[in-house]
Amino acid sequence: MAYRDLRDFVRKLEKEGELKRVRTEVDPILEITEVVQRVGRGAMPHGLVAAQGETKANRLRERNVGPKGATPGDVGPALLFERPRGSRIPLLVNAFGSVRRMALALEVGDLDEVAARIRGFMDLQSPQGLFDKIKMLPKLAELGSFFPKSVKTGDCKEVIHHGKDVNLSDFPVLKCWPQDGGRFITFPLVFTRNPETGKRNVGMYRMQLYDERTTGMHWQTQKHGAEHFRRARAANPEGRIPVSVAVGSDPATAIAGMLPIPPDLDEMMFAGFLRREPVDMVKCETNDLEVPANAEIVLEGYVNLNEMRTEGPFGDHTGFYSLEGEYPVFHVECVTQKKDPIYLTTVVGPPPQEDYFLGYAVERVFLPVMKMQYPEIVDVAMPAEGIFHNLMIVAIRKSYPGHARKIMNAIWSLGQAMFTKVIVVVDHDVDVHDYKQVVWKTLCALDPERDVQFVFGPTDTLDHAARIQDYGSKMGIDATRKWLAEGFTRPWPDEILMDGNTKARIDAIWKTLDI
Ligand SMILES: Cc1cc2nc3c(=O)[nH]c(=O)nc-3n(C[C@H](O)[C@H](O)[C@H](O)COP(=O)(O)O)c2cc1C
Ligand SMILES: [Mn+2]
Repeated sequence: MAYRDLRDFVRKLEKEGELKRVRTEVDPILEITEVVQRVGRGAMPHGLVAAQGETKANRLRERNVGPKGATPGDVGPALLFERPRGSRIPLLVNAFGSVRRMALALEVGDLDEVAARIRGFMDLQSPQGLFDKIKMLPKLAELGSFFPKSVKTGDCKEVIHHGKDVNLSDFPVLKCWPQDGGRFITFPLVFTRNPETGKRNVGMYRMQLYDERTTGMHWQTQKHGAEHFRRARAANPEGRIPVSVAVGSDPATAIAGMLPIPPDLDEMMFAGFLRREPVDMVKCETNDLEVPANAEIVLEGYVNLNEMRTEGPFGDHTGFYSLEGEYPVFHVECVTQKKDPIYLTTVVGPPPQEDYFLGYAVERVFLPVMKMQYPEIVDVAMPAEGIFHNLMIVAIRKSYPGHARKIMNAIWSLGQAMFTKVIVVVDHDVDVHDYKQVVWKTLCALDPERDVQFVFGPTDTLDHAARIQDYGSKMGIDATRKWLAEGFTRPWPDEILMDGNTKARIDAIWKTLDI
């Protein structure tokens, strides 16, 4: 059965030994971030590791090695701060900060199970006979269960504040890093409608608190929320659009906001697919948007199409501050919430942080989708230090000249993979999750002038090195074996591997060598 709501997931995390309660008062201004950094190995101060002694440090390091070798295993436990200073509402962070917790969130033993389910639906073929039709019925029934369901009311309506009673400082909103421009809601689900098609979009876009009733709306240029804003503004520059925000829900729904799915595909339907139960949606009090009925906190309001305000800086997942920029402003007219809500948040910063595991799940879950479109793709990896957009390693089964270049272009045209700054294409026999192997084989396969390609196009708004915000260059490295058909006339050497007979002989005498 799907998680009812966020606290249902908290219970599960606690039962599985994945959650620690913090009962001491800790300040959401900077202090919570520092605690989060200390529980995550990535940012564990050297002094602390040393103080714990070599054994503990080694154990930590071991625990942090995930199933795919180079993948970090976790960034410490989930933390429930029961007494964030200045608020009566407990704060949950790091809830998704490990491969295991991502699997718990999606109720699978292994993330590849989600990928397999997607593959199952993509393999659906026209039935050949009656038997095939009957076999398809459960799948079709399952498909039907993905669609969000409108319900009359929900727990998110237990307490309602209108107008002047709205006070966002009731919530333990984090100021994460010293140079941050203020406090930021970091794990929101932002609901809008495409003004032309009426279709819903849900995105996770951070929101800087300006005062009790207004926040920033960090819609990066290429994101769907930003597109809704632009289209509405083109139609009526003086108008406004309704916006509602849900903070905290069952885990699959909470995650759905960051999924890179095509425009006009409903993230709430995808959430239904992930949790194998429809998401119950309720109408907002003051606008006609719908939000998940199990939300902990809902902010209802609007964005003026002629109003922009300075947002940032914000210590970002690049490990650097994203600079100030001009973004729309969200006016909150109404807050609805549970009687005793849990405030869900996350801290981003130098990698790896919690968001690494959200991205890792995306990498695993969407691999079959990539493979369906490009069957030559064997595997992909996005190392934590590459912050997703900076580096993608792709292994392909190369079968024609220029194949590696074709895959680069495919990736640069594939949704948010357009942002990928560096693509390294390797042959199918390279393990993309073994970064040492990738570095070794890539460098050996390279004639840099011949094999490196630059292109121009959209870049991630957070890329502070791009010459212009949102626009710059990207690089593809063809690290596949070069073929005669590609103009390479020299022989390509074999990789050094010992032969089986010799290995067997040494196996046989190994003990007697006494080494
Ligand atoms: C913790 C977290 C914070 C994020 N903050 C932002 C943000 O402030 N602005 C933004 O445009 N994208 C942000 N993203 C990425 C978007 O959520 C992601 O690109 C998503 O697919 C956008 O939805 P859309 O495709 O419907 O626009 C964030 C992702 C995570 C995991
Ligand atoms: Mn979207």
